[in-house]
Amino acid sequence: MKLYGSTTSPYVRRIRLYLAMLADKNKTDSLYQFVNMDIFSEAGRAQLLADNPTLKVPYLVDAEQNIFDSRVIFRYLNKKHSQPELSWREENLLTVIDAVNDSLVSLFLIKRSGLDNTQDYLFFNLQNERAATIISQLNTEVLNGNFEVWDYPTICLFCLLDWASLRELFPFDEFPALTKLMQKYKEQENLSSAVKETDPRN
Ligand SMILES: N[C@@H](CCC(=O)N[C@@H](CS)C(=O)NCC(=O)O)C(=O)O
Repeated sequence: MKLYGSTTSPYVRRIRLYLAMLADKNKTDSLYQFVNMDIFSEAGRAQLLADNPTLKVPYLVDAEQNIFDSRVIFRYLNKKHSQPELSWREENLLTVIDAVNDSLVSLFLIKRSGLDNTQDYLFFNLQNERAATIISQLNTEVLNGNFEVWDYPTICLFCLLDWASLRELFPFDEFPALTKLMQKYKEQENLSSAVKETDPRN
């Protein structure tokens, strides 16, 4: 099984951490081969164009099967490894995490395009409003004792937070519960090798 992606993408990292969790459960070292791509390089674009019309990472190739999108990859892996389905509450949490992640990716790409994403434009305002609303809601969820277990929604939140703090996309100082949660999982011994191996700063 080959996972195509970049080392910086939070969507790719969530699948790598989930695969590490599944490998642990299966008492094996690794379940996949990671194909590290630079999606903005000429070679990366050519590879994306050949494999995946969404032109996004991650995608997974398992024998003849090509699967696009982290959410669908997660479902595919879950089925393959006979894991329980997510509850509707967990599905909603994922939708919320994906919504803020997508908005922050857009804001990041706008910044990389040399534009000031804090300017008063409808598209920028909508992304900033969604990011602020959801981050605050997630902070409340954490204060209420959610995300205490290292499962797929927690992995997705962790990857979002670590990436957004690396890219300085949000004033996390204002949300200490989120920063504390991220730190807790970085320091958790049983996770440390997978968390370090997939650190977007590598
Ligand atoms: N819904 C997709 C989102 C994936 C995504 O946005 N990936 C980003 C990297 S973090 C990407 O490939 N962006 C390229 C682009 O937007 O052109 C998923 O869950 O896999």
